[in-house]
Amino acid sequence: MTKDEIYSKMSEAIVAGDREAARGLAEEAVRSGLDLLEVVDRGYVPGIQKVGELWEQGEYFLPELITSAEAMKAAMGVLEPELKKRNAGSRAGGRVVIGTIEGDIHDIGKNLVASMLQAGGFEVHDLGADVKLERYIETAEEVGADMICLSALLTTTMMNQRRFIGLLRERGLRDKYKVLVGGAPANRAWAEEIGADGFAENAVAAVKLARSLAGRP
Ligand code: B12
Repeated sequence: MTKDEIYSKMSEAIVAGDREAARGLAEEAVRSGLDLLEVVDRGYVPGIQKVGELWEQGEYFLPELITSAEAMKAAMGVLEPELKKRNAGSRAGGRVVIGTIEGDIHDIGKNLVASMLQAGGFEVHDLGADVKLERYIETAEEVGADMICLSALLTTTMMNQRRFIGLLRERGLRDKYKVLVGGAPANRAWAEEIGADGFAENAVAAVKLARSLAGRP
């Protein structure tokens, strides 16, 4: 099988919500030494993006979404520890606190960004989903973070990204952390409007942005 064939099988496994196939292909990718960042980016992400489109076209409903999300988790469950291993001890990028913002349970994109940042040499503290605004700050203070990443997938919850930056200001902590925002409804103009340090539209761009904010090539 060529790489492109493997990648399209990965994408198909996500679209079909086939957990076993998604996991099996990820294990195969690890065994055969493929570039795992490329595997995520060109294999699995296009699959979950396709699922998003099918949902928007009214062809997929909640059960399909959930099985696809689970297939994605199964694949990432294999890939994440490997990505981590390859960067063990590397903290050259700095410390990042990441989470999906209060009121929002979408975590697939956030998980991808977290994995990619980790693979890109950042020490990542992932708080999960539906993270209270206070909690980001508490953790960032505790671990000595350099950057805080806020994911929001709902037009309602993206308002919490704005509230979060307000809260940092109130505490006199705004300049202590770089704040990155992302998620489907966010864009560059939104990031500027709320006074965030940056926006990226996908996990690969998020790593590039985080590296440049951290002053790395
Ligand atoms: C999967 C999904 C679900 C799953 C989530 C499973 C999970 N564990 O995450 C389930 C079924 C649970 C779900 C629930 C709901 N969902 Co939903 N869901 C989706 C769907 C189809 C795909 C989202 C996804 O995973 N995309 C794939 C990932 C890879 O992309 P991503 O999240 O955008 O992330 C990428 C980038 O945005 C970026 N990124 C993400 N975060 C960050 C952070 C930073 C800092 C940076 C730099 C970058 C970055 O990088 C990521 C990787 O490339 C979207 C449709 C869509 N097209 O987005 C709707 C969608 C987001 N959901 C929607 C809705 C309405 C809901 C519900 C409210 C439905 C309901 N009535 O119950 C609930 C939410 C409940 C809640 N309180 O959160 C709406 C939101 C509408 C709106 N404008 O607000 C959407 C847009 C669907 C629609 N068109 O109606 N959903």
